[in-house]
Parts: sequence; C-alpha cells; structure tokens
Amino acid sequence: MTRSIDTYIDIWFSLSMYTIACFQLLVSVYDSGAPGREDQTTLVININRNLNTPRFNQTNYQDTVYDYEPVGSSVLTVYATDSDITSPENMIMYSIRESNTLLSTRMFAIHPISGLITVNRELTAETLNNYRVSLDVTCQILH
Ligand SMILES: [Ca+2]
Repeated sequence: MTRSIDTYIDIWFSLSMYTIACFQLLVSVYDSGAPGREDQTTLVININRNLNTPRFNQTNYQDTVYDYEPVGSSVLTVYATDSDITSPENMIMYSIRESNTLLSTRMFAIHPISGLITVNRELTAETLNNYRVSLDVTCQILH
C-alpha cells in the first residue's frame, strides 16, 4: 500500500529583498526502514519579479491641434515599454498626472492602455494656446 504525506515549503523571508529569479532545491525523502532508503528530486521555483521601470520612448512629445477640434479628437499617441519578461510586470498603464495646472489635466484625456491622447473639453472655451501635460506610465501590478 502506498502512503503519501503532504509537505509544504514555507517562505521564511521576503522574496522582494533579492533579485534571484529562480530557486532550485534538492528535495530528499527517506523511509524508516532498515536499511533506510531514499529518493531525491529537484524542485525549481521561478519568481516573477517587477525589476524594470516602464519608460517612455521619448522624453517629450509635442503636437498641434486646431481649437475647433471636437471633444474626443485624437491628438497623438505616446508609447512606453517595460523590459520585464513576464506579465503583469510588463503590462503598462498610462495616466495624466494631476498637477497645479489643473486646466491642462482636464483639457486632455489619455487612454490607459493605448496611450492615445484625445481632446477632453472644448478648446475654444479657453484662451490658452499652449498646454503642458505631465504623463505617468506605471506597471499594472495587481495585489
Ligand atoms: Ca515592470
């Protein structure tokens, strides 16, 4: 009759303290017989890590639109990449940073996945000719 015993491997310290991406353990099992017998196996534990920061492909973007462009019109698309090889560590999300120049953050909208920036409010309602908008790109890590 085969007898199995469940066993567990606990994490004793924070894995985020290290950059090791793979742990390889040699696991042994022994019986209580005489003579004693044993077997071994290798256990590989891969660790998904968020090691890389997403980066825009340009430091600055600039474009010009007519003030009569309707709400929802495309302005431009920003683009960023993340060098992590696993998901969700390499999935990125765009946003417009809230700032002191609140008007700029409200006049335009950005699609969180595509990076497409669109007109969010009537441009003719304002007299400004230049808007400076700060953008953020973040990893979509869900915990
Ligand atoms: Ca990342």
